[in-house]
Amino acid sequence: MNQFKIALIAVSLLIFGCGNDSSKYQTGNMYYMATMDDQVAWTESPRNNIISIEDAPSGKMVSSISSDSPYSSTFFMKNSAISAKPLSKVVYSAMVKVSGPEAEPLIVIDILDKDGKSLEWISKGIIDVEGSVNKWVKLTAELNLTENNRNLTENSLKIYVSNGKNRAALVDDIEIQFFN
Ligand SMILES: [Ca+2]
Repeated sequence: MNQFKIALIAVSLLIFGCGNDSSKYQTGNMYYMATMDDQVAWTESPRNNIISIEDAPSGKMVSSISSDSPYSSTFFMKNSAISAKPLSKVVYSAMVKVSGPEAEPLIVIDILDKDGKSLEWISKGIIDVEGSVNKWVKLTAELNLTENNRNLTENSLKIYVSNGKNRAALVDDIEIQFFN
């Protein structure tokens, strides 16, 4: 009987866990996520700056970016491909960890015109870099896309994390949610 109860609890936890996971991936709802693990699993030649570590926020793969290889995986889509309706806002975030205060991970959104020319480049870094050394922190930003013609259907958006410093920064779980 006890074993039966334990089995029931285990099954309930399993169902609960799966429910949580699937609700995180709002497919078809203008939601995108890069876990770095997917890129290793689905790409024959994953980016050379994707490495395996013990304490990754998801799975075991993260991006390690520094001056030699300063960009994380990059979201790049045309506005009209993201949604047929005008976009009003984007909320985007990434988990980042610096190995020293000299690192400077920036979460970046780049708005490009139909010819690929950059119209606006907006970045946000860690406020307290010294206090964040060797800790995973979430860099979150949002942008109103109704201003400055950002949401023209012919424009494209790039979202990524960069670090131009010699000191490495780790990046995982880039999440992007668009709103109409
Ligand atoms: Ca990961």
